[in-house]
Amino acid sequence: MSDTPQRGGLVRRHFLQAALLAGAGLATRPFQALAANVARQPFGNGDRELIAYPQKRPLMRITTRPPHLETPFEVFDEGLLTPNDAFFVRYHLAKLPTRIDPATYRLRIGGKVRQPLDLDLAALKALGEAVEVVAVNQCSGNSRGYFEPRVFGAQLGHGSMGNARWAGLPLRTLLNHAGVLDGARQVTFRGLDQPVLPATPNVIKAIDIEHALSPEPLIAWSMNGEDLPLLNGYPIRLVLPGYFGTYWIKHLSEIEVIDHEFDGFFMQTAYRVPDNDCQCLPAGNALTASRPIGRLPVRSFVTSLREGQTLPLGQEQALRGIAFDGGSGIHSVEISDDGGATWLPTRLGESLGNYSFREWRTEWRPRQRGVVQLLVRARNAKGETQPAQPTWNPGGYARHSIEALALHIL
Ligand SMILES: Nc1nc2c(c(=O)[nH]1)N[C@H]1C(S)=C(S)[C@@H](COP(=O)(O)O)O[C@H]1N2
Ligand SMILES: [Mo]
Repeated sequence: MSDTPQRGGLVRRHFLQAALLAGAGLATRPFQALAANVARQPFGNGDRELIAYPQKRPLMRITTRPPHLETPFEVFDEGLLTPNDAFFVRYHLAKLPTRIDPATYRLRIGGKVRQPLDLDLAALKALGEAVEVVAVNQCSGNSRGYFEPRVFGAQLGHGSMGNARWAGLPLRTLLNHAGVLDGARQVTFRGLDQPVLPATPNVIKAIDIEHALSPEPLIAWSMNGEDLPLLNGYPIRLVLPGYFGTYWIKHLSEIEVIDHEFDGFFMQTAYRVPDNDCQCLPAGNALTASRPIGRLPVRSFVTSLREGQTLPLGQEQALRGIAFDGGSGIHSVEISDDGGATWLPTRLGESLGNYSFREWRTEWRPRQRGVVQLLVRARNAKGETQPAQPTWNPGGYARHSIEALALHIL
């Protein structure tokens, strides 16, 4: 899309418009043809139409305006990197760009800097050496549909996450070019998408200046070796390895260095978790002491089996899955088929870096007929592991308890 704006761009734009119009109730033929079938999540109201958007294979539709698409979980068994056309999509605001011209695209940086900059893409890329990182982008509300009691918000399964190889410029290279002034406290990030109504706050996120100047954050223009898909932030997005996706601002257009704590809605009101270790509260409680959501807690999943799958008693199964955390790296993954009384070790696959999905494998022989709950839990390099019982908070954020897969053993 970057180098051939007329060719690919137009076609994709028409598909996107068709999809958006269809969502507004003006169903068109192309849209009808795109609707393939329905995937079912294992919780109430869990039927999701599989819809193909531009540059995407059929994904589970959560909402249409703005587009919010979830990755079918089988994709995580295809490989450690989530293909671009299967990567989930999340937006808050319905006025999002359907066409972006890379020739006129600008990134501005201002505020408490010596030299405000207004860069085109070529100038941005020329500022310094590009770097690569494999990192998980996970929505704060990933798995929210499993919360009991239910909470407001998109009822997501486990597919609002993905792992990709991101390439771009370290944020600190840009900040150093602009020259951060004394007294800088935070850096804010904003993209091209806009609210439909004036009263709706813009999506602006902030991180502390120390974090912004650390080696971690990237301004990425490449995802798995290709341009970012339009719906994943083309042409540039913030990549914050180890942090929840809410900070990974797409179509990044404005960066501001500020001398105070940012007071915008998406930091002070939305995306806050209980200010305690488990990021949890007794079910039904309102948020009191809170903090902005931050790093990814440890999680693990079985990817090679489906919920409700039937398996024969006594026959060895090759099991496979993934684990990840907020950047310290996975130390071990274990499984249990007796409710957590005993745990069996698994073998970890090659490391693609501490921010990536890590593969695990093992062999397992079902040893009891009936419904068996297969549990999986990971431990990270800091010794942190997953809570045995699901935790709860009013936003439905940061689920990371041990997941159980119900299997029918015959
Ligand atoms: N410009 C912009 N960037 C955004 C958002 C948004 O609404 N607008 N949503 C954020 C949220 S909440 C998530 S989870 C990630 C999702 O990234 P993806 O759509 O590439 O999967 O984008 C983040 N970046
Ligand atoms: Mo999100």
